[in-house]
Amino acid sequence: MNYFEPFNSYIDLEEMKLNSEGELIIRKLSDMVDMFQNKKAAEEALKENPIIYKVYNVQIPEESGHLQHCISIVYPGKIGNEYYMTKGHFHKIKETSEIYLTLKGRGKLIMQMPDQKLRVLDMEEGNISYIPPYWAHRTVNIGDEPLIFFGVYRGDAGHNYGIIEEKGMSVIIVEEGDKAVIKNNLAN
Ligand code: S6P
Ligand code: ZN
Repeated sequence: MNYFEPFNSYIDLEEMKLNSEGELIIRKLSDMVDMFQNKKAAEEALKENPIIYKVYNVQIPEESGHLQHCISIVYPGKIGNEYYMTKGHFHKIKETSEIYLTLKGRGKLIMQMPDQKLRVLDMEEGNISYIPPYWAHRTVNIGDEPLIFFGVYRGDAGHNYGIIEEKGMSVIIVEEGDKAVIKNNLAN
């Protein structure tokens, strides 16, 4: 039997850094510019090309017995009136679930089934959000500080971005009169 050594990672919430050897993904606006609705605002913001979010992945084998885990940081900001968000994905193995624990900030977790059924949960410090099998998921930062959350999911789950990259999700979250409002995505 192949033993894998137990180990700790450490999240420094002030520095917003995960102390682990794993891959750091940095998504800038240019990596997802077509996902925002206001094309003019997106084009304008591209001149600065801000970082929208980062994901610190702990290095774990992509095998079913393991648990992938990571820290995501979605920065505060908007493109037009649409808040910064993650790209969103299904898992490649569709029947795998995931748990998010919100550590800092305020957000919304949009989830959608292949038949378009939709749910939106609040993400606030201490919330443990359960993403059941089959639901696509995207996080949106609706606050004015970074939204930081821990995610854990089956080792071999993988990511499938395809449909959401093409069509988006059926709602978007925008700021209207200082409030985060859920709107139908007319482009979907
Ligand atoms: C992985 C988990 C998160 C996201 C991360 C970025 O299954 O759901 O770690 O990967 O929040 O989102 P996305 O949609 O760009 O992968
Ligand atoms: Zn996921």
